[in-house]
Amino acid sequence: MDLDGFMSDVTRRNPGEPEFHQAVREFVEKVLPVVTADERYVRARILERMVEPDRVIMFRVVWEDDDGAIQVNRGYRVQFNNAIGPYKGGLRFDPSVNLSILKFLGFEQTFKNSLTTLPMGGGKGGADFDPKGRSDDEVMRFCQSFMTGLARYIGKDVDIPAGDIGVGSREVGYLFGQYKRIQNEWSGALTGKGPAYGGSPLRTEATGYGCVYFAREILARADEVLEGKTCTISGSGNVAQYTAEKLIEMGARVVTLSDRHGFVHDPGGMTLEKVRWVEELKTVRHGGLEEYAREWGAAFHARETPWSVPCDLAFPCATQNELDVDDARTLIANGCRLVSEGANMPVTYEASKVFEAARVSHAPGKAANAGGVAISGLEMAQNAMRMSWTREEVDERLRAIMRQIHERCVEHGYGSDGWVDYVRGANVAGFLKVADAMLAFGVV
Ligand code: NDP
Ligand code: 2IT
Repeated sequence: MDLDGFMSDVTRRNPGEPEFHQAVREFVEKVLPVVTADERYVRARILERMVEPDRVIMFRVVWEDDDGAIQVNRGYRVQFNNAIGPYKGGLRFDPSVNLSILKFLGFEQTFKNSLTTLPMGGGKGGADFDPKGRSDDEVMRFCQSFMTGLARYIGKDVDIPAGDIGVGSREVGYLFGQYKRIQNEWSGALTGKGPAYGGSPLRTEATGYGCVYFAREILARADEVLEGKTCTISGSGNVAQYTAEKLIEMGARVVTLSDRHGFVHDPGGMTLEKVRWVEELKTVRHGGLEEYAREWGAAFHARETPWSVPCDLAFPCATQNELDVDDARTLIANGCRLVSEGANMPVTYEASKVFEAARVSHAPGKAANAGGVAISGLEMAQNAMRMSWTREEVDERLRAIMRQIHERCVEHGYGSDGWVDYVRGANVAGFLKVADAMLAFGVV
């Protein structure tokens, strides 16, 4: 079995799904030596089985907008793999959502969840709905119709969705309310819930905080610290906000944030006050970052990404394929030594090779952003126990989980030249647990 042969089968069987092909290629390339070295994996055709989702659910979502016009969207849930626990993963509401994107995300989620050390399988869902410019009432009606279609397929021991792009606490509230109404049962079938109704402390912050904790672990191996480091961040949503907050708390200098319209460059460094202002801008007023430039006297660069700004550490926290080969070369030329992915697959396949060749520490999303789903796992545990832990307890567990993920990545990614291939480490460590569970089940 060779990579190109394997990939030509995957491409043939999944036509027109470039993001899914990309995620599979990156994974298979790194785990193939482990698979071919173990006859049990080869005989069981474990890789061929892993790239095939357990099932894909697609459904019509019809709702009425504020003008009384009927709107039609498409809803999805990809239940990718439940070998080690119930399907778990976010919901994305964005006009770009399609099957390729959700299959790539569900595939990644399977190995990310395996890395968290918690018993969770992988899934992902969403809709091609654009919440931008929609009233609260419209978002509520959309969420209710979406959940009416989805409710029969999920449940606390079956499949537990959460947020992702375009799905934050407002949407989870509407989704959970409708789920509860349909099932006539309070159960933790969604995570990312509000504090009043079963949400875990720190779930909102967990992805961004975890991404910074992971970067700290990488630096610690080289006896370095975050304090004083200049950091670029893309995105200005949930993950970007809390990545920025934790970096600032730890004494780093955050100089950029971005959105769909461009990026803001604040060379003096952002403050916690400015980041909280961004949170209000994005979650309450749904405004654009050019307002930041006016409010705080910084520069706004329309239609550009932040990777031209010199930095020590880069945190891509917006979306897939937002950092390409030219960006990677520019970052390296400007002295960047570490990339920690808050987003899922933000670095193109080719850009990833550029980082590898230059021996940049490149923490892939399935390791670096696993803190979010890890705290979702702790939310499920708290719901099942009918109790809740304190913020401090959850933070302590989050730090410990990110430390363990880092250790597993080093264990499987350490090379003879002393450089850690975090992409290999994360993929191999994530793979092993899922593969061994699948072997144990026989031919299913
Ligand atoms: P949000 O919707 O809160 O924020 C997304 C941010 O990315 C926004 O600033 C948005 O810009 C920007 N963005 C989205 N699409 C594009 C695009 N095509 N081009 C440029 N900018 C874009 O989402 P999250 O912060 O939750 O998610 C960000 C990333 O992190 C995603 O890749 C997600 O899969 C990943 N992730 C999220 C987790 C979570 O717990 N939420 C957990 C692990 C990973 P604008 O403000 O203009 O809309
Ligand atoms: O990509 C991700 O890990 C998420 N969007 C979070 C998933 C979750 O179930 O908390």
